[in-house]
Amino acid sequence: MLTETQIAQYHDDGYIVVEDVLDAATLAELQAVTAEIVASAAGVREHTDVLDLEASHRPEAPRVRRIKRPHAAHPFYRKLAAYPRIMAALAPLIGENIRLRAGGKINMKGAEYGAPVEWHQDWAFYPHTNQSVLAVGILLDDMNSSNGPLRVLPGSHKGPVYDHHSFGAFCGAIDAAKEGLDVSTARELYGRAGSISIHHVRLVHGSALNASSRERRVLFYEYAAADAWPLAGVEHLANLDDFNDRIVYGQPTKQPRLEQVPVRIPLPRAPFQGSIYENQRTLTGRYFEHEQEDVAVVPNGR
Ligand SMILES: O=C(O)CCC(=O)C(=O)O
Repeated sequence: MLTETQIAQYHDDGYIVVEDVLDAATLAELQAVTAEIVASAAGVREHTDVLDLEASHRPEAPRVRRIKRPHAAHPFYRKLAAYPRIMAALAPLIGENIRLRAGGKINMKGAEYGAPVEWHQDWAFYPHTNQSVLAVGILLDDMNSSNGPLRVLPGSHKGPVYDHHSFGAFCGAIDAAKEGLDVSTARELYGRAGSISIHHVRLVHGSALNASSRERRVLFYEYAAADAWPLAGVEHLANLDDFNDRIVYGQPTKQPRLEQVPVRIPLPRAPFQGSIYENQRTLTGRYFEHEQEDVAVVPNGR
C-alpha cells in the first residue's frame, strides 16, 4: 500500500495522505450510513452518547458537530475500521498487531459553520506505554483549502509534549503563544473523498472553522499497536474482552512494550466533557476564529 517514500515521510514529518483508498461502493455506504445518523439529530435538544452538537444547533434546525465513537454507533463503522487497504497501510508504520482505540469520531465541519479544532496533540489525551499510536482520517468529502482542512505541524511529533491545561485542569488544546509554539510552518492536507490521512499521535494539528459552502466530513479512527497499553487514568480497562475485541489486525498481547517517551497525564479532567470541542472551551488564547455562540466559558466565572 505505501511506498518507501511515504513510510519515510510518516517518520520524518509525522503524517501522510494516501489518495483513493476506499473503493466507490464503500465510500457511498459510508456517506449513506453517516447521513442516516445525522438525520437522527432532528428534534434532539442536547448532546447524546452518539451526537455532539454545534453551539448553534437547534432541535428544529439540527447542526451535528461530531458523531462520537462511530465503531460503537453502527456495525458498518466497526467493519470499516478493519478495511484491508487501511490495515495494509498501517502495518509498516505500527506493526502487524493493531488495536482500534475506544475513541474515534466523525468531525462533520458543516458548510458555513463547522467548528474549528484548536491546536493539540492526541498524545496529550491518550498517552500509552509506547508511541506506536496514530490516527487515520477517512475523507467523506473532498478536502481543500476552503473547507477547513486538517492542518499539521510537520516534524512536531519529535518535539515536546505541550501543556494542554488551563485553569489547573486539562483543556485538550495548546495555548500556542503561551507555549512558544510557532505554527507558521503548518501545512494543510488536501485530498479527494475516499482518500486517507495518517498522523502520528504526537503530531501537533488542528483546523479552522469551515466558512465555505461545502461540508468537510472526516472519519477519524485511532489505532495503537497491540502492545501499546493506555496509561492509568486514560482509559477504563475493566473489560479485557472489550479491549481485545477491538483488535482489527493480528493478535492481542498481555505484555505491554515500554518505551522511553515524554508524557503528560490529562488530569484533572477537563471541566467540560463529551468531546474535544467541549474540552477546549476552557482554553486561554484561542488561535482559530469561532462562531459567535461558541464563546469561551471559564470555570468559576474567571
Ligand atoms: O477535524 C479536524 O480537522 C481535526 C480533528 C482532530 O484533531 C480531533 O478531533 O481530535
